[in-house]
Amino acid sequence: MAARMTDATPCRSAPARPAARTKVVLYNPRAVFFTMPLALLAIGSELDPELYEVVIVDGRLEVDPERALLAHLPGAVCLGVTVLTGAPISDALRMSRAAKATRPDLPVIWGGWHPSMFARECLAEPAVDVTVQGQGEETFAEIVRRLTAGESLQGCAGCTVRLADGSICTNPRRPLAPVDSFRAHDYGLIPVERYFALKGKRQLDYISSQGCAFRCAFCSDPFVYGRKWVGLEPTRMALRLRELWERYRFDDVNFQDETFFTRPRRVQAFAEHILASGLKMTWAATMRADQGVRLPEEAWARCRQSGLRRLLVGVESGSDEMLKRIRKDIRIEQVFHTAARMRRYGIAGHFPFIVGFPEESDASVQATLDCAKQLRSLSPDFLTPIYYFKPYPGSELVVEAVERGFRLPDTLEEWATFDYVAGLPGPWVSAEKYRLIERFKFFHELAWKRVSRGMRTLQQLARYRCRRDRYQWPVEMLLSRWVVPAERLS
Ligand code: B12
Ligand code: SF4
Repeated sequence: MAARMTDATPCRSAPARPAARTKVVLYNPRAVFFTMPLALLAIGSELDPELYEVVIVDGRLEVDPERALLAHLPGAVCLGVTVLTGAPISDALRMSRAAKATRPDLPVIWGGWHPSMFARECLAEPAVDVTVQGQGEETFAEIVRRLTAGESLQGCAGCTVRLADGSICTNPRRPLAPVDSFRAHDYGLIPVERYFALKGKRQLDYISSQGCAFRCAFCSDPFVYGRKWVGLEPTRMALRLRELWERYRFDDVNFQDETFFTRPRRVQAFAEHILASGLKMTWAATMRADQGVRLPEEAWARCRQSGLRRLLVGVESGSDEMLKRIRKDIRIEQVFHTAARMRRYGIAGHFPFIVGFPEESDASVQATLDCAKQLRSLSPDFLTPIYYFKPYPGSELVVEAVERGFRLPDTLEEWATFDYVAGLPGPWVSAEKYRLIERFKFFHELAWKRVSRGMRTLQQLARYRCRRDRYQWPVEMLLSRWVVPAERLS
């Protein structure tokens, strides 16, 4: 469905435009969450609205995504698809193939995290003609301009192209541009109200920066963004949010930045602008534990006053030794320091952990479970999800694992089944350890969450189990999983 046509309040309430704008179609593959398609919003908004008509089709909003997509292809100059590693690849493939079958002449361009890491490999798929690496705004604008003018993409920085003779041309990389130089994201390109309805809350997704300056060895960001970070200037950010609020009256903003708190002064200035503008909203963002320690008290206070309600602080491991090995560049004491400040200011927390790193010792896994226990018991508003390490392509740990014989998928179909969140852990977690961790996760969650009166006895039992690390005969868990099957996350 064309977002622009279905949205009740289109952003670009258009003055008269030239009749024949060039149509550009963008597709967001199916996924389980209803985060707004910010990547497509970013590249679509950068195209001059006087020259281009941008149509975003989101597979998550459509009963029949293929039909919705194909209906928009006549007259389009290209199809752009955003592709994350894992399950979204299979939908991206299906749609790209369907598009090619209908319009064999239509250039299909893949961008986003997977094609950024596998620029050439993705082009082994005949339905994909171009892959874009890293930041996409300028590269896509140039691709679209060249395609409209009938020019070749040879020499177009930031992308890899299959040429007419079948050879692959790798163009030079494009340097990261400041996000302040781009046009404001045009939320009129997507049906914002539908996302609110699907999320069940008036929550706006927003991105205020790109990239990350850190070097965690399990993350693909250092590979994709080259350890660089660019962020919106705070006055502009607050102003844009104010304008969006006037239009959409959201209650909450979910910042999707990798590291929102990279520049403390930017964050404090943003919070002050929000306070000065009188905008009543709450917001959530990501923070590193070391950033929380460095953030001045005044900035914490302003953030809270301006509506900061929740922080996501990646802890990853409860063992300082493992934190060193994965180059997280934080220490456990910093996690607790930041958690204490969050508690003081009444800010909720998500503290995700990862277990099952290659050759991780039992002691290291136990340190993680202990750390999760300690954090979780500090506040019912602190969640400590535990994920299994999956080798993110592009990360340093994967290079090491591959050197030691770990086999990464070869084909896009295989990558599509490479499910990071759900599913079984990697080969580094024994069946016995897996059983223990799964039981721990269940009882640990039950022990500290807010429960109804009827659940209190079970909760006491769960606390007893966690305190003593006794997870044998998990009857409560089996019964509960039987009643409510585990959620699938991708
Ligand atoms: C929102 C989000 C999601 C949403 C996706 C929403 C959607 N569109 O469908 C949901 C919740 C579904 C999701 C799922 C997952 N995600 Co996620 N997610 C994000 C997050 C927080 C924001 C993405 C975003 O909108 N960024 C803002 C835009 C502007 O930036 P961008 O995506 O980089 O896009 C730019 C370029 O990549 C490029 N580009 C992107 N698409 C396209 C398309 C074209 C045609 C072109 C030309 C260019 C282009 O141009 C854009 C502008 O510069 C990112 C972290 C981040 N800050 O990026 C992680 C991130 C992308 N997710 C990640 C992961 C690991 C996951 C999950 C495994 C679960 C998890 N633990 O989060 C799953 C994997 C997918 C699956 N198997 O289902 C990883 C990378 C995974 C990967 N290798 O693909 C990231 C980077 C987080 C991290 N550092 O680990 N995720
Ligand atoms: S895990 Fe977070 S802090 Fe570390 S490199 Fe990735 S985005 Fe940056």
